[in-house]
Amino acid sequence: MPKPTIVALAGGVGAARFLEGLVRVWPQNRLTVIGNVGDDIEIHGLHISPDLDIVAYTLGGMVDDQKGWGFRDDTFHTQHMLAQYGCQTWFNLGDRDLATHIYRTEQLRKGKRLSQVTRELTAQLGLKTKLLPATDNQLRTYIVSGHRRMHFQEYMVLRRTEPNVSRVLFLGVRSAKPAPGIVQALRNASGVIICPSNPVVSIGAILAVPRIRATLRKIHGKIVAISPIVGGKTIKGPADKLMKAVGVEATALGVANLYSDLLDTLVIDEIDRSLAPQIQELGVKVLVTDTIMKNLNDKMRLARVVLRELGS
Ligand code: FO1
Repeated sequence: MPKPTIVALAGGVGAARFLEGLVRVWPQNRLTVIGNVGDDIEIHGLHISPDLDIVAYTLGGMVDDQKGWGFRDDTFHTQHMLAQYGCQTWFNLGDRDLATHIYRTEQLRKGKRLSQVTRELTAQLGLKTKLLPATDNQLRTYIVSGHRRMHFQEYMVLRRTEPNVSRVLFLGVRSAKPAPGIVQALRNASGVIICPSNPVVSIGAILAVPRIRATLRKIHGKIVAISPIVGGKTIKGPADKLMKAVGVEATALGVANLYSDLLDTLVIDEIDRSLAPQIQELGVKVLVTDTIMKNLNDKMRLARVVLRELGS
């Protein structure tokens, strides 16, 4: 009998923090993480995959814990010099982080797929967990504000989520195919976890890949999500604003609505207990617990709750 494996769908910082706890209570080599690539962006001619890197650096134990992205104790000499040359430097790229982007870009230019390059990078960073980009095809999340549309990173980092959002677009998604190994990993998984990430842009961009959502609807393993919305607010990032923008209420019930065609169980915070009956009406089981992760113990405790729910 093959040993059970778990698949996690992950965005950036929120997901990585949860996964940090999960890999301490579940074997790293029996976990496959499907990462969001809608946030990928080209800067200074380099292909940046922020969410893949956030997960890789966190699981590798080298992430900057304060920011949740980039390498711990990184320096920014290149960035300062680029600013001196008059380049735009609103997206902060540390010196060591730049090595990741240079390597990725060089390998992609040689014709390798993003999934292959990610495998090489994660092996070098010492990860035992398999990290797969949702797709090897070009998929980019854009925000529509009035008559303008801008890359998600421009909206989030440069414009600090200030523009009013009327729509979220996943450019390229219609022809995007799941990266090799994804469909099989989902089919074979004993359970799937939807991490506490932005349900509109991060998980939204993964589920928007047509074959991924269709496969998830048919798998035999349980699907458990953790609500990233607690008491009507996001722990980090613009999930609440973006949910309202796409016409979904920014609550755990709104999260349940976005995933209701897939989900077996939604894990919600104690503070949202009163929403449980409405969520159950959608045919989704509710598990109420403390979901705020302040330290490693909280992350491990939440991971154990989710694993128990998956029957793993
Ligand atoms: N987030 C910021 O708020 N400001 C930055 O300058 C920034 C740079 C950055 C560089 C590399 C990387 O891997 C991530 C980076 N992030 C930055 C995080 C990123 O924009 C987002 O957190 C994710 O894309 C959302 O999941």
